Amino acid sequence: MQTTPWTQEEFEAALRARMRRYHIHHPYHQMMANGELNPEQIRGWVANRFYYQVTIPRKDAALMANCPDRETRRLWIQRIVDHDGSPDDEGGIEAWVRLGEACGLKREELWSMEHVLPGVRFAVDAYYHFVRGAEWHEGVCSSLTELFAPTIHKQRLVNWPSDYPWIESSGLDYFRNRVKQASRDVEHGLAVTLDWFNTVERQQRALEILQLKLDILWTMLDAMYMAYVLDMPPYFNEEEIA
Ligand code: AHQ
Repeated sequence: MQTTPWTQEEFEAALRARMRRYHIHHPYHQMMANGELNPEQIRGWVANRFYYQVTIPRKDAALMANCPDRETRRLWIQRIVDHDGSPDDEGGIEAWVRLGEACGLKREELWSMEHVLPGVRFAVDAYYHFVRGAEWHEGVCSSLTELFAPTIHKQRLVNWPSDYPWIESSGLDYFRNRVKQASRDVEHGLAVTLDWFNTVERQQRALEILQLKLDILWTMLDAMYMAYVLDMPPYFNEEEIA
């Protein structure tokens, strides 16, 4: 039981210890990393994660709206540009559409959100609404699962070309770009978090917030596992019900 505030090093170590619960360890990602997903399971993941990707800049804009600190906004706005793009950069959302096309999904199919599972939608919406209603430091803290994100993007860049040779290499541009963007983002997010969460109550709250986001990421994959691995999407047994 924590009785005195952790030093910044101790606090960072406590945050990083949550790596054990990161969704890289979810069975869906373990199957992905072992090359065990079939094309339909890859397409399901790409189409469902698209809803997360298009929600991220809205989440970041909601955080900006809650943040009176100009210095923070000057840095945070880059996250929106990274996803929405700019006149000379297509942005991450467009790169994700190209990932989808490389996996055999149509652009319109992704944007229709027709494949988004209820569980994925609820988890992603929970993230957006949490940040929209949170004090901005708490919103910043919720992005810190990206402490662990470079590892998972690098894992895909290493494994997919040999495990999923049917996916055109240019489709992996999103992961290539995200490795450096995530590292840059998390450096800022961590500095803000280590600085602000400096009492026992705040540090415990930070771990609670990180756990919420870990739950969000894990739950998205639970919904995909039911639907695409166990072949039990919502209402799969509807016909048998009298
Ligand atoms: O592609 C991802 C991304 O743009 C973001 C933004 C960030 C946030 O603000 O919460 N988190 C995040 C993540 C992305 N990719 C996930 C993945 O597994 O590909 C990891 C995820 C994260 O760790 O939060």
